[in-house]
Amino acid sequence: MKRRNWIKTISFAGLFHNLAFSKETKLSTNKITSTKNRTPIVLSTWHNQGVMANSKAWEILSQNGSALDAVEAGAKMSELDINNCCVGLGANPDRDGIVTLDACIMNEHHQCGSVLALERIKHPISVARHVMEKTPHVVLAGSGAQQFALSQGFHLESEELSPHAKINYENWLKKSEYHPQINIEKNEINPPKKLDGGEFNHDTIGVIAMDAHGNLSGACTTSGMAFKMHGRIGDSPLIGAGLYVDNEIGAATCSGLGEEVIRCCGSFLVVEYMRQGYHPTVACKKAIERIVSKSKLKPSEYQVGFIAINKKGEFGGYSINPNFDYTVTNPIFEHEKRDTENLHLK
Ligand code: SD4
Repeated sequence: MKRRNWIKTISFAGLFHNLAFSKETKLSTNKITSTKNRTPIVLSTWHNQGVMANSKAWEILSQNGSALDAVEAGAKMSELDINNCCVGLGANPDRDGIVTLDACIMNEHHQCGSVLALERIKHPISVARHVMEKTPHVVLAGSGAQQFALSQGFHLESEELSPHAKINYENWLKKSEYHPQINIEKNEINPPKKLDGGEFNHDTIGVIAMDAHGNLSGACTTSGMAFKMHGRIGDSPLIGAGLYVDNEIGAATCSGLGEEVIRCCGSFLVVEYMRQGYHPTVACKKAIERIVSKSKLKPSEYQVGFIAINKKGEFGGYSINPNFDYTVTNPIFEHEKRDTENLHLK
């Protein structure tokens, strides 16, 4: 269906809430039982890759497809992008030179699946979906996850690094310094933080969506922190940390320093704040404040950013430091770039 026709056929209820909510607005209730005729929406972390992910997801949502199919298809776009530093097989390796991928997915039935430290498989997000749909388990890790993927018809890809990852890794090896840092590349307070190859160290993609039936789903996929210890797992494939969906309430995902997110069950926390009636932006802000209050790190030296949507199609995001952006697509906003609000640290 052409975009313009689609716009005519959907309801606009709820869309304008985002344009006019006060910062600390606490809504009376987010619990909506009817799931008919909702306005679809999809959000992805970052704008550089979010446009591609949202375009793909929107093809599905605008044809009455499911949020689950949409988020998987969106996440796969980043996994396919061989130039992406931080998602898929083209990404930077760990400190042993091995690309290990993490992903998770969650649907409207509160089912979820994830893969940890998966090697040589092109689409970890789809393997995560297979874990959710084809096994009685939630998480498969390492060689077991790979074995399962192969049994499901996924192909074993080359272990060779992509050209840009090879350069980055060779540069990193010169000093081999272990100083994990993420997502503060455009921080105005500190000097820009880039990988030694000159590349920005971000791009974990989290995609959350609501379909026309009012069902919510989410997906998150990453190679994790560049040059991490072999076996290190961040927040991204952990349900409740990098992603959480409660079909009665909303969905949240994030990018940033995984260790800090895990400690606070970040995405779960955002959804719980929405359950209490907070607008998605406020819910994200409160989760960020919790992380900062518990962390021993200086907030200006690391980044975490959340994005969230609720059952009304309201959305928002919040990060510790500036320059965390995301992409929103609904019948009003066509792959629009949004900068999250942030703590405005001095
Ligand atoms: C991690 N959260 O592994 C991921 C990294 C990330 O943008 O978000 N990069 O900790």
